[in-house]
Amino acid sequence: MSRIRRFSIGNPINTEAVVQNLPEAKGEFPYFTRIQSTESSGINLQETMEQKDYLLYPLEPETRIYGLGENIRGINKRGWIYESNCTDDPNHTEDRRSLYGAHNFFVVDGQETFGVFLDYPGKLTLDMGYERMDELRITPEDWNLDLYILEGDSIREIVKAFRQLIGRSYIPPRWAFGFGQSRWGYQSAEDIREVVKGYRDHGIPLDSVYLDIDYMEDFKDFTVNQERFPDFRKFVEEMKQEHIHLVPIIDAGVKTEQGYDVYEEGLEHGYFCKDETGKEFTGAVWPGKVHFPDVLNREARNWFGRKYQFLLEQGIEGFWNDMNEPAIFYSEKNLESVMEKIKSIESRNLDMWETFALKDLVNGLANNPEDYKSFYHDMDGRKIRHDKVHNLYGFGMTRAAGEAFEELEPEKRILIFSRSSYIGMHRYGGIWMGDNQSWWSHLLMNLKMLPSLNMCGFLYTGADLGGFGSDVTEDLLLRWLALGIFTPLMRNHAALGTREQECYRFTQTETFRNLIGIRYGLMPYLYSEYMKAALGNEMLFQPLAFVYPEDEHAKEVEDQLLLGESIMIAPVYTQNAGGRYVYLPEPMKLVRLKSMEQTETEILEQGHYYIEIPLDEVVFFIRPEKIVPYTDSGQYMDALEGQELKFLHFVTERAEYEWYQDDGYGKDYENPVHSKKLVVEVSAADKG
Ligand code: MIG
Repeated sequence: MSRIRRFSIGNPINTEAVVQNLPEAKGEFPYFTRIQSTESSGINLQETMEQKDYLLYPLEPETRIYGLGENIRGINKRGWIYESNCTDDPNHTEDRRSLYGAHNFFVVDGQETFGVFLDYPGKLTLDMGYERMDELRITPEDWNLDLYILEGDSIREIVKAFRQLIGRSYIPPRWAFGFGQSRWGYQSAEDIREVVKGYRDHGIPLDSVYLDIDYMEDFKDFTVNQERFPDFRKFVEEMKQEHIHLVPIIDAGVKTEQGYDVYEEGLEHGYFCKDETGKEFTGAVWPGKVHFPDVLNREARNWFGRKYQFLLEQGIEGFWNDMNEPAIFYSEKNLESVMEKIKSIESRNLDMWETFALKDLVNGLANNPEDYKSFYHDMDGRKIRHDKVHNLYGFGMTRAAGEAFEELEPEKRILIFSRSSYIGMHRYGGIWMGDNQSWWSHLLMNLKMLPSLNMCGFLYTGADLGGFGSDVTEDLLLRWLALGIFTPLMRNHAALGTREQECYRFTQTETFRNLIGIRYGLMPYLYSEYMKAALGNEMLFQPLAFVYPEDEHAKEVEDQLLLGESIMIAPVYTQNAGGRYVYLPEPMKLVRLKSMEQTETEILEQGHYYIEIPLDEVVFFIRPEKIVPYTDSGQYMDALEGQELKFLHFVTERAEYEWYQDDGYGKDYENPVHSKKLVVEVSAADKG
């Protein structure tokens, strides 16, 4: 049994994160105490006394905290301070407090176990034992929020109740489970053809190629550069013949340029965010000066969403939404004032402090908090300052697309995923984990983020495999792909200027072929588990702690995950390692794959093991009485069609598996024809 109570504090903004309208709970909220504190703020000399109330929950030494979606650090989030404040920050190091998303849901698991969701779209500080190791403190910028308290018999049940509260997760078309190649810097149709050829020539499976900002004309949304993509529609078709989907990027900022239809229309109808005087707010991103569509306004959102039609009409079936925190390189107003200040010191002999101040001044141009306080949204006729709803922008942009797709392509699933997000956006699209680096630590971070994101409804997700920034090495890419074959979004993406990272550029092409081939072979299981998780409000990736709550060892495991009902994964994430330690909370069957056609298995008892995992092998574990349906591999998703279904399993007598299968495009998800019961029976002779 589970129950959810909503406590309304002040005058909350309706974020539309939830889909259930719960009546306001009566009385005081449980677990937390509101502490009134007067603190001195800042470390500067002009300290101001500030009233900063917070919600306090005392932490026992054994209490664990799970959740918070896209964030740095552990699966157990305890021992750090996080801020929900969507930020374009490519340094995902341990000392950060925010990434691109704001996912204010977590579960406290100690002597009491309960879930907490803070539906609050402004900046929120979540101190999980930082200020004091024995205190959890929640501090919003102002006291207008909905506090949800969730209770249930297990963590899993609490999460499920939460997922029901926020509504069904986004379901992409099935081709979007295929492998995708991306790179910032593919300039032309020729560049894309070369990538596809590279993959096909080496027999490495591939389903999509991503178009980064270079496909546009001067970085203008919903345009295609004519010189570099002479006949785009034809090119999209040509790629389809090769079973390749092109996935263009869309940025949040709309270039201000006379004659550019998106700009002109937005201006004419007043669809852009405005400053306090009512004039369009001007920031700068890739195209130079831009306006930001007011995606929190229904009409403007509708308008912006319909712009995607320009690309849908040319055969495009998938998109990624970028820079929607929104990232601002500088604002027109702030740049002016910074320039003034620089001019005023132009011929001065700067001392050290002045030099630092100058640097700060210039660095402070990007994503400046003051800029976020200087423009407004029109939400149902209410004028709301951006910083109060900052964390909703990426949600609004992706919702714009998602709502438009429902109208423009009612029968067909369209791929969409976003960089910035808020809970609620998970109904409209997926997310990728943003600008990571080609670091081994980021491979592990990729793994840790998966269950936290699943808790918050984000199922269609993945990291830039191989790492976005910095130069990758062949072994890092191989190891990262060995995790990536299990994540719904499986995309290799790299930044401009970094080492070329397409799989065929390295020496062990056969290993890449086999490894990615395993992804395709396991598709019957992976797709099925995704669909069941989405339709049943379950997590796809679970920490061991959720599945074996009585097992003290399992609770500590931060580098293995359960994937769906049948398997546990434990990828290698250290360089030069020939294997790794793995903990088995129960007997499991080890499956070792060199390719889908070369498998070895071994039954292991519960316990700790050192498992050898060479660079050219994938290892996973099947739970007792569980089944993994698979097929032979293929070069692309369409090639899997009609292949014979086979089984990997750890069945001693008889077990069943619910296999979900559909055409990968339609939306009649709930239709029972998609579910088949598979049975594996082992005869006494087989057991031999
Ligand atoms: O400021 O479009 O996260 O995936 O390649 C960089 C260029 C803008 C950030 C995205 C990244 C993308 C890049 N974009």
